[in-house]
Amino acid sequence: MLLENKSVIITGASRGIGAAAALECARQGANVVIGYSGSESSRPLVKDLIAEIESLGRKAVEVGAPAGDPDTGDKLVKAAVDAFGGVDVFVNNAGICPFHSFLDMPRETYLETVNTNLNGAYFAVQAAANRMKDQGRGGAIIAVSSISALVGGGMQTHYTPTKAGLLSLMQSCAIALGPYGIRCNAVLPGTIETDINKEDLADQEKRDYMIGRTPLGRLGRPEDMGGPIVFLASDMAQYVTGASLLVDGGMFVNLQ
Ligand code: NAD
Ligand code: RM4
Repeated sequence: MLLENKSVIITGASRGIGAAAALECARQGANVVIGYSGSESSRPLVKDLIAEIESLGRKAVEVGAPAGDPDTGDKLVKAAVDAFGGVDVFVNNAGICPFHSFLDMPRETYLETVNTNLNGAYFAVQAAANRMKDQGRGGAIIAVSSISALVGGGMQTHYTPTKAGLLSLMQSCAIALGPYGIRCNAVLPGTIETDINKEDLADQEKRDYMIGRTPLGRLGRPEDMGGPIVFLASDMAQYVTGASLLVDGGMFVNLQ
């Protein structure tokens, strides 16, 4: 039980990496605020996730609010305080990656991606950090960045800067929040099979290429992210801040 009775907020937790992280946190003893977009289609997934967390003997509440809205962080924090009495861990995970070529990138696609992935994250991290500071018992903030913070993607020119931005945000926040005992770290997933890349990986050639680049010989699964996120959230990582952890089956280091 690495997170016994901790209050954890996770954004974009209706499915994929966020849902897997929520479940692993609950298995480790945490109560969880499930942040999600508020869309109709997400609701049944969120209900099922809450039921699964409750079956583990933990509590979960949901907050449906768009990640790009600067007020969403305040709503998530309020839900955690109302339901669990405070915030110990904030995981910024919500994100989109609508694959698109650069030269004809629609302005709206670029702006929506930056707003959802980075601008919203900034204000949500700020809201969580202010609450943690007021509580006076430290805390842990984790951004789900990406291997794409370190390397490019021709169809991801709107997306990779947001992931580099999240990594940089964690580095700067580690300095800004260290005096309050608030640790800030990033996880850098490689290619994890989820809805975000379903269409992209439906191309068998691309899929085989991505697997071929991965020394561990397979794409990632959402569950692969649970352990690393719990580790950074827990006291096992009590002297870890400003760090980034690649969780990519070795893809990044695979030159030859
Ligand atoms: P996913 O599409 O399954 O999950 C994305 C989550 O974000 C969903 O819960 C979705 O509802 C939520 N979301 C999307 N737009 C939102 C909005 N406007 N407001 C609130 N919530 C919103 O994909 P995933 O792979 O689980 O992605 C989670 C995070 O992991 C993303 O930030 C993504 O960039 C990052 N990531 C994924 C991979 C990968 O290969 N899957 C690799 C590196 C990083
Ligand atoms: C990740 C990485 C993966 C891609 C997802 C959408 O950051 O680039 O390869 O599938 O984003």
